[in-house]
Amino acid sequence: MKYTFLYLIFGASFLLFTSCKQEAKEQISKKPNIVFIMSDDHAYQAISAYDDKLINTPNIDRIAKEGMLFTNASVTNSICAPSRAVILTGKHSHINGKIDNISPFNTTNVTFPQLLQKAGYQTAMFGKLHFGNNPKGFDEFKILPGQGDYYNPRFITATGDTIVKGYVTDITTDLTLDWLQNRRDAKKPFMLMYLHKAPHRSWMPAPRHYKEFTKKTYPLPTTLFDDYATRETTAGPAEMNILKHMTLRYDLKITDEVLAELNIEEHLGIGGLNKFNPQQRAEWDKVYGPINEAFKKEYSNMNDSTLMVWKYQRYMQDYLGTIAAVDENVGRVLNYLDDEGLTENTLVVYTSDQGFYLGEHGWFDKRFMYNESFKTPLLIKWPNVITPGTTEDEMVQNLDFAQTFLEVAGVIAPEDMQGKSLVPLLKGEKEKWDRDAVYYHYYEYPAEHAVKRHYGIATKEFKLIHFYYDVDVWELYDREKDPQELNNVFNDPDYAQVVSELKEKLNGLRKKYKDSDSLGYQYIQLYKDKGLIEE
Ligand code: SGN
Ligand code: CA
Repeated sequence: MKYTFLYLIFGASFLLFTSCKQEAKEQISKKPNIVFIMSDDHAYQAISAYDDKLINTPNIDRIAKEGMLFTNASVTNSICAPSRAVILTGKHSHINGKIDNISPFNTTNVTFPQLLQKAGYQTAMFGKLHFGNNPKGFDEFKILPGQGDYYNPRFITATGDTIVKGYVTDITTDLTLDWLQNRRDAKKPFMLMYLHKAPHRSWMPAPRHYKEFTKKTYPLPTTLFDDYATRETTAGPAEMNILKHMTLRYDLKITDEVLAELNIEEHLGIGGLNKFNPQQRAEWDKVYGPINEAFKKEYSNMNDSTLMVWKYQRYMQDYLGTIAAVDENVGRVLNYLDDEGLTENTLVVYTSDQGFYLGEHGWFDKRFMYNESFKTPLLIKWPNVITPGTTEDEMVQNLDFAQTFLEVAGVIAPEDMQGKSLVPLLKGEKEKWDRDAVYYHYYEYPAEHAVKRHYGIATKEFKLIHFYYDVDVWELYDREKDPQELNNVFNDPDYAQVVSELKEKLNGLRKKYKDSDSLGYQYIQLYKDKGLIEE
């Protein structure tokens, strides 16, 4: 009797113990998976969910159709590696220290993947990171060194480097699907960072898109011939004008032979073209050869304005051509999630590390707090949480991802993270969202493209920017009346009140985020110490 009783107690506790353990396991495995898809320099103007006049991106659009399209998402510092550091740390550049593409990422920063990994998530990263050091907090990574190559790219892995033959966008996806298929631990939730190199300069599409895209003609942006009047000392000196600074050889693939015949001298290299194998080169020449021939014939009849239009069209053909492959590959990953029954419990994000100029203001590249580079595409789907087909116009930033993902995973975010979880917006609880302004600070100057250092504040109605270091210029844009940001109304007496209110608000944001003039000067000193600028 005594023993039977003991057996019963023992048996019951064992059952209780195993069922608790089981439950805990299920709890963990029920946590949502996170797929973070990011491309490099993908302008929202080149996603048909935002605007279909340039390209159709049905697979990327699907994320918005099944989820939410953010129309007011922006970055805090419109340049690659700094944006990635902000995303991983949930802290502004001046706090995480990665202010530009040059300075190293301080690996003592705490990143959200480390916290998710600790909380039981399986984590992986594939594609472009651009940090100069390997990412922490990942069970597996295969990343491109620096900017990476479009053709036959080299990947860095935890166990050494490997060169993979083929086209980078397809390969990054192959690696991602291979991990999902063969090394995903079904007992754990996962967080996957799937990061495309495309559509970064110098734009090289996949062979299957050469023909279609090089035949297309695109509508000209209304500000293609912007003369930067009212912005002479800020927008004016930037070196990213398509006519003046986009190169025929490196960017637009005119060969050395043609340039020599036309007596044109250029200094930028030939970019990714030297990474082709002979067969890839032959495929390329079949389509780009005739383009070269046509240019040779037309060049002598071109003036500045026709050359600008020709360059714009060539730029768009290759830039958008690379996006066609990104869209197809995003479709492959979404289909995989469907086929494996993972869609239901997976949050999928599509975004870019910043926006990009597609001829607006005559420009390519990014960096400015002006609209096209400040704004970034953001589409999120999360079945059973987000109402499909929702558009959200609240001001959100890349600063918000870390806290969003931590909340999704049920992990408490460190107090010093500076963003805001987007979960209330995803749930449609707009009343819980109270942000009315965002902060921006760009540092990489003097440097390529000559965009001066500036910081500023944006509300839905206005943008106030201060350019400093070798200028001291304030600009104010009325975003509703002047969405193209052509008229700096900072000195217009009608806006005096707005200026004074916004300056106060800007000071408030700088205090809140712990930025200051003295910190700005410290970062200038860093350039002096490195000899990047003179004392
Ligand atoms: C390269 C490009 C620039 C670009 C930076 C930063 N020049 O240096 O045009 O602004 O990358 O881009 S290139 O001649 O090397 O192509 S970022 O997205 O990595 O920040
Ligand atoms: Ca970028």
